[in-house]
Amino acid sequence: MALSITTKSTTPFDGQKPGTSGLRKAVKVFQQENYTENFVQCILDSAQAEGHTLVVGGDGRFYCPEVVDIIIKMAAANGVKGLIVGQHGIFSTPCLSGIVRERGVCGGILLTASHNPGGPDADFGIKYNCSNGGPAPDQVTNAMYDLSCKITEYRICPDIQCDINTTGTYHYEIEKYGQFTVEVVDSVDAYVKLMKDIFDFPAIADFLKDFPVLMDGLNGVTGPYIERIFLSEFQVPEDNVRNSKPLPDFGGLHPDPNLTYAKALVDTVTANHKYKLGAAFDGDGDRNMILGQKGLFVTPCDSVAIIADNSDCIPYFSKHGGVKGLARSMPTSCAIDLVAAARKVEMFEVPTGWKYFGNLMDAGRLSICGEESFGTGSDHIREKDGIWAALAWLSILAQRRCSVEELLVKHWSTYGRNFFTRYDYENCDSEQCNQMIEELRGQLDDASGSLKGRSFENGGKTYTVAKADDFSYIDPIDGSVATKQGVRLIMTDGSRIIYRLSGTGSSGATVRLYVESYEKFEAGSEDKYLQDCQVVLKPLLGIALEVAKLPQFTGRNAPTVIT
Ligand code: VG1
Ligand code: CO
Repeated sequence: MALSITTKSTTPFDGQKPGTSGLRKAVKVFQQENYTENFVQCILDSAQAEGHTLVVGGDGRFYCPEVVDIIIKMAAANGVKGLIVGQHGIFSTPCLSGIVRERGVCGGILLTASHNPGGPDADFGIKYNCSNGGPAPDQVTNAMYDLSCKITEYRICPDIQCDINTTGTYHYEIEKYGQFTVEVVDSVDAYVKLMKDIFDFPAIADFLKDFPVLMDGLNGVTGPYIERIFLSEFQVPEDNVRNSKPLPDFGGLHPDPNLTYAKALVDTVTANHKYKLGAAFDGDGDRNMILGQKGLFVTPCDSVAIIADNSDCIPYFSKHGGVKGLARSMPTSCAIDLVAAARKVEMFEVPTGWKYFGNLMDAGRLSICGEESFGTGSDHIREKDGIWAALAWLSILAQRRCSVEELLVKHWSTYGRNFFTRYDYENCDSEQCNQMIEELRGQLDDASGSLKGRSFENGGKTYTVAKADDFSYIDPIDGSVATKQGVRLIMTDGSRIIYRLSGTGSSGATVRLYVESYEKFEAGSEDKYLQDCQVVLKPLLGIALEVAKLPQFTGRNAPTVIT
């Protein structure tokens, strides 16, 4: 007998507006009656999913299984033809992007709040990816939001039971629509196959025999992926992988791979000189942090530049006719721009958020890109990819036969170094932060109180503002425009100060301050490249705090996180 569809009436919730990367809120918010259902209905409607197939899965955080169940029931009731669901409801973000592309389906629904903590008192998130495997662009998320403001009912098939813990294909007969299929698949198989197509696995396995690494899953979704790739495929010793069991609350860890939240990894690699490379990944597997021996930190800005410069070590790029173009998000340092210029390929600067890279990749103009926020990736999928980045580094080191430090110093000796740091002030008062940004906007090039031409002195260094603007972007492919993407002060020597408010937080406001300065040292002074960023950037940071009156507006004397 066909399963019946129920139409339930509902009323809109405030603020179902996807941010930089999906809708992120406290679990308790998603648990409110109808809250999740409302948003899922808006996704299904704006994605025009009727008659199509969707991929569904998440990072395994608390509340994922319940939401997978809701999506199965609502997809059936909205005429979706079929779902591909990760076993246990799990897919890493890069894996889901890859499966959407491989299977040629209409899109995917990702359940993750990325690196935000998980558990009943922490965060949850829902994100929609389109048929290219990439995060929905602004037009689509705006449409979802508009629908969420006027929703009056949603449709659900309450009687569907599906065992998402067991792989297999489940068939249902749904009133009005007929056949509905749920295919539960192993969430690791497809990803490992993809990585094998991109990298030379035997060469990496061989290299790892005397190059011990430490891969840290931070109890997020990457655990089963790094176990399969490193333990089964590369056959490295067990102690080369850790925190590889995905836990609903990430074991209480903050699964954000940076120097603050992945400090335990930094400490281990610093103390134990055996490890020649350390890597950590975030909750949903799209971010990565790379460390060299003794805990040497590779900034994500340098990481993507180095991968781009050594892309000949990655078989995927030669198979696809070489690297076409490079890109970075606006606040990311300009290190990769120098590589693009040297290699004579196109270079793009886009707003913060991976969704802005997708069109360029689809048009065949972009191969490798990155964000300072520990995101690195290529056009093999349409999300950033943490494990891909670690494998890219290992491929390069395997071919160049050198250490992480040697590779870094060689790169800086060729190109110079873009010293870069980011200060985050989390959970500040929203009104105060908005006012701070508004005051900065009042000092841009076209404003009367313009900062242009003004000089600032701090710690014996003087910087003069050459340009002050609020970054806006016109997509070269579809002409769509994104405005107000961050206030930039560009100095006469190319140094930059950038202020932005985060679009991924679940409460309050997070101020992000990005500071960058370029240095090129004489041959023989290469040691200077290894100076501490914080020391080199101190004067510019001082100016950045002063110009924005940041301590006054935030009430903070120190940032929550420094990267
Ligand atoms: C942050 C980062 C941004 C990244 C986004 C999603 O956004 O700055 O570069 O794309 O997180 O990453 P915001 O708006 O908070 O600065 V993830 O790993 O959370 O999907
Ligand atoms: Co993430």
